[in-house]
Amino acid sequence: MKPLFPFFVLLLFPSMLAIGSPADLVKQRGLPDVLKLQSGSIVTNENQWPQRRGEIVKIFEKEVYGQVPSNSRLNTRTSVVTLATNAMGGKATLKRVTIHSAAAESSNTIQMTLFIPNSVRSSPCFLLLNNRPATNADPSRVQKSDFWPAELLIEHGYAAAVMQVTDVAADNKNSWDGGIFRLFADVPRTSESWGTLAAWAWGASRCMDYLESDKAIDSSAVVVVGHSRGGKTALWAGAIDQRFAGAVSNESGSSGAALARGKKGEQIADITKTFPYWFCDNYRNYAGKPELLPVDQHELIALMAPRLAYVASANEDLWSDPASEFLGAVAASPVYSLFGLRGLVEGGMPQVGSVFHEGAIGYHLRAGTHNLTTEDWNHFIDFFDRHLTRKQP
Ligand code: GTR
Repeated sequence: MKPLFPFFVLLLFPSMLAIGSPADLVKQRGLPDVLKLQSGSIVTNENQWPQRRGEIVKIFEKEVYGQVPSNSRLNTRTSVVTLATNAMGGKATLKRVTIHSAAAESSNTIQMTLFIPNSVRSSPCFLLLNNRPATNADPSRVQKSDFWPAELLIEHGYAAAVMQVTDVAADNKNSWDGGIFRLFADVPRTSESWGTLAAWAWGASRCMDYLESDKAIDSSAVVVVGHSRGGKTALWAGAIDQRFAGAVSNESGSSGAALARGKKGEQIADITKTFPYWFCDNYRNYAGKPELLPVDQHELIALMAPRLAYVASANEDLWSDPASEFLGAVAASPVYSLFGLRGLVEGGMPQVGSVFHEGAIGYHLRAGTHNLTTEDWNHFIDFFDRHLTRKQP
């Protein structure tokens, strides 16, 4: 009887037949090799990685997110006002940072709200790219939201910064007519011109410019965070701006953490139809043909190496496809090995409630729908408490 046992188990639970190891499932997706240089040779150590890194960034710029113009019109200047030194019952200092476009023809400004814990000399910081209504990031704290639990971050010794993405560029098809794009109204757009995700990521870097200059912030410990379209942006911001010590993608799905090849739910064809302005025009060439894209999204996550990356999923968020987000993190991990680090240390395909925090890429699968919640933030705090190198408080 004994040898037949596994057979009966499979009869009772046929779904087990479909479950392979994460490594097998990654193999089945037929992904581009993150370590393979365009010359065909394979990167085997950290000194060779910058060359491959540069190639991957160029492909994402050309084919997916578009190229930020290298143009003095993008120069900025920043002003800061301390609104309160006793915010949150004396626990935090509240600053309003305004980033002005230096171009005379523009009155565009980006406002960053920043709470800094009063009990910490040089605080690590989470910078949220807020793609939801500004009421989720109320500086007066009259309205509180799970989306940005600023009090929780302060309790844990983190500064809480937030940028409203629509301050940089509108989140609609008229994006080019306003915000930062307005400065280039006279420059014809090409198939590689930047989309709004790249513009928002550019805005995140301008916030980082300020955070680097504020002595109350530990600028070597700033983590950029985003949910969904904000999560796609956080990964791209972290990829191109290596001053960020970490990037968090919460349920970023298509064109974020989720692999395009073999993905369920939203496809490149869907996203480029509904949100064409998020990307450069070239990205539409891959609608229905993800296998032709010369990169896949694991290579976006890999651009964080050796810095920290976090991918979060929710089990009912099938449009994002949790399995493809998780496998994106798995497939990014070999790059961390070049640095003698472990990327995602997983325990097999995640179940609801799985939390993988051991390696330099963190992951969790929360129960529930598409959202950024206090439960997600608590996981981010646990992970960064464990891995972020902080100056002494
Ligand atoms: C959806 C879009 C997703 C995701 C989401 C969001 O409609 O298809 O890619 O970005 O919006 O930002 O909440």
